[in-house]
Amino acid sequence: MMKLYYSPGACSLAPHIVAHEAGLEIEFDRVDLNTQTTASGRRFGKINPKGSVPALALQDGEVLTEVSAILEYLADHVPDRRLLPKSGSMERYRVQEWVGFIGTELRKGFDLLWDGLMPDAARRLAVQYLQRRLSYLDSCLAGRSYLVGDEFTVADAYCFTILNWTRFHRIDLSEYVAVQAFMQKVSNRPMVRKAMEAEGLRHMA
Ligand SMILES: N[C@@H](CCC(=O)N[C@@H](CS)C(=O)NCC(=O)O)C(=O)O
Repeated sequence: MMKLYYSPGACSLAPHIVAHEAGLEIEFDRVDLNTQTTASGRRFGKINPKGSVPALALQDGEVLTEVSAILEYLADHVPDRRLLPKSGSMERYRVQEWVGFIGTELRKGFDLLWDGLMPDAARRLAVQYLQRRLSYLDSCLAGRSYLVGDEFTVADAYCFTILNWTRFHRIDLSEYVAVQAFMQKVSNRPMVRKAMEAEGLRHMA
């Protein structure tokens, strides 16, 4: 059985959601990122030398890392769930376009905020940077259910996961009406609730 190494609320929540949405039977192992040990008692550095979650251990012993690769791998495992559009279709490239934006623009924009030593002025700048991305996202989501077409894809799972961090950093989303509606819609999906509950984030769903 595949095993997903995760840390509650981290970017590993995206593949956790996708695994449930795909109906895949996989194991989960919680990683303590501070001590770099897993709940099963292993040194995480031996599994992923980068020391970051997510990591997906495959049945043949290979370990796949990087959110974008893991999302694609899981979705392609169960194509009839349509968590990724068909290979070669324009929609597929659109999903990849979003995964790239979320991973490099949105997700990276939070990096400095996690550092408790950040001076207030630097924090404000980092939030301003994120607000530009949020405005763009809001304009794209206006009048639509999901990022690409009418169906939930891996990009939505990733976007939801990263936007959920705004709660930890008390970033106000009230002016981003479409973003808020998107968050509400995604958090109401039963498989999203299941993943959040499993990570102890149920109160946030
Ligand atoms: N490039 C990696 C980054 C993964 C990443 O930064 N994960 C964070 C949690 S969201 C982490 O494990 N940080 C702890 C560390 O890197 O030591 C990916 O996209 O999967």
